[in-house]
Amino acid sequence: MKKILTLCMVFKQEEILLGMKKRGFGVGRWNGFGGKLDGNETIEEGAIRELKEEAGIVPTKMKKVGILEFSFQNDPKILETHIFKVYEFNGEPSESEEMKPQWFNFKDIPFPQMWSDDIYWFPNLMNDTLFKGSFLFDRSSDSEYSAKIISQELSEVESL
Ligand code: 6U4
Repeated sequence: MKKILTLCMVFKQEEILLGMKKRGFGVGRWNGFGGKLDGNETIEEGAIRELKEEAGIVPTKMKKVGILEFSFQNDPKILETHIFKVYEFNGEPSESEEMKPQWFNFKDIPFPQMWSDDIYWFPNLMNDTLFKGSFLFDRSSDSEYSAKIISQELSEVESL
């Protein structure tokens, strides 16, 4: 059973915008902004809508940089997550019910408080190299527990 998710990573000069997830899946972790698709919107439309809802900004220049499949032991669902890099946007980030946004300098990215896969694909995100991969976790991350990676695959690709 595959579910499509979006994840937007927003950049400004030497900084990246992350949000502290306030509820639901991955609560208590810093992450990009995104979620499930609504109705019959396209993946990019879903990414734009979620970024507006969760961080209050509207992307004006963005590109899909990666597709990762996340799955969990003893769980048939696969989260096919489409990752977008946002280079330009309108508005100022603001807190929502779901996320508390904060800018982080590239030197201070809080990997121990993020999903445990992020550290593996962040170099690709930073360098604009397209990537595909899959990560199998023991269970979901939350504020107390950092999901353990049971197996992983990651490769650079020419196109997505
Ligand atoms: P709602 O619909 O509000 O209940 P929720 O179940 O909280 O949503 P949602 O929609 O916020 O989940 O989607 C989860 C977000 O977490 C998506 O942007 C994708 C992202 N995500 C999921 N697994 C991840 C992982 N292993 N690493 C990562 N981001 C992940 O960096």
